[in-house]
Amino acid sequence: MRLLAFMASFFMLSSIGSAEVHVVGAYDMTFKPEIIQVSVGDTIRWEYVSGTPHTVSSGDSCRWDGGFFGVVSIVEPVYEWVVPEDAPAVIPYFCAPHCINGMVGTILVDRPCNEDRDGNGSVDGEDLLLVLAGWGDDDPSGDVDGNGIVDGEDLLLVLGAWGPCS
Ligand SMILES: [Cu+2]
Repeated sequence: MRLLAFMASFFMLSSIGSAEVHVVGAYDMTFKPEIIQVSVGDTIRWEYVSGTPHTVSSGDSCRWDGGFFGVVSIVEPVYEWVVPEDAPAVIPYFCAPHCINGMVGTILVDRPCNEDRDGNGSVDGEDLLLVLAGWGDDDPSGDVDGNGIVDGEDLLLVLGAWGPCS
């Protein structure tokens, strides 16, 4: 009986604790893969492969937004970051010295409340604005259903999920 209870709790724990590790290689002037799909609680592990030292800097348009920051080089080949609960749906990042050469990457975060694009805990006007700002474009911030275009379906998803994420 006690063994059964132990086994039951073991299986429950193992189904909850299914955090994954995603490896991204830092090559001369490229992150590979450039786009990764992750879940909250997953670890992203950047590994130095080649070239001069690289940074892993959170932010868009080669500008650090104050989020994660790490360096990978021959000396320190690994940087890891765990995706937090309040992560937005789309997290752009770049390598500071090589951003001008196009060394950028994108983290797409799968969350139960996927319509909450900015990750502030509720589906609201800001998320609606992200959809409207990306309208007709492939901007991942507004592409709620991830079909490659921001359109009426994304708008309906945001309106349909309006309110706090439970
Ligand atoms: Cu670099």
